[in-house]
Amino acid sequence: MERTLVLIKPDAVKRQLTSKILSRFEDKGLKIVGLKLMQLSKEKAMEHYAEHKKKPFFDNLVSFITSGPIVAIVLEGKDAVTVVRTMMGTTNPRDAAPGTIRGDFAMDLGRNVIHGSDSVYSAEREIKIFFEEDEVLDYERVIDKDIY
Ligand code: RTP
Ligand code: MG
Repeated sequence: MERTLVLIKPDAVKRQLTSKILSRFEDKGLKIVGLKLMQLSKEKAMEHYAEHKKKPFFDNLVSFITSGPIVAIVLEGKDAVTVVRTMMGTTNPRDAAPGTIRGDFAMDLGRNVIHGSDSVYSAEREIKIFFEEDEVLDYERVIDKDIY
């Protein structure tokens, strides 16, 4: 099974969208194997977004993602990385299709409510930034047989 890292960003936590966003993933059939509310340090934010270090929006991105609590989630399922990216919608929420999380809940590129790993490689790297090994739990859902 594939795993991916999702962050519910500070804008969405403050707007009390956490349960709505989590519900979408649970309803889809993805399994929550890691979950926590946390305040990200500047250092961890810079590590998480290292690929954007040289971009002009990097400083704003780091200050936004550290501006309040986030919810970090590890989701597990077949093709979890791609499934989550599809459910999130495009980076600019004004272009994002209705029915996607960004399409339904956001209007601004810098306040696009959610992060999802963009590859299996990124997911493995990012999960380690946010979760200790013993914070990602393996368990069996009652409904597994009804999904796959
Ligand atoms: P994320 O990493 O947050 O899941 O978003 P993403 O993959 O869809 O987009 P990415 O290219 O990784 O960009 C990371 C975040 O930076 C902000 N951004 N600002 N031109 C700009 O001002 C600009 N481009 C990107 C967005 O908030 C994006 O989520
Ligand atoms: Mg990205």
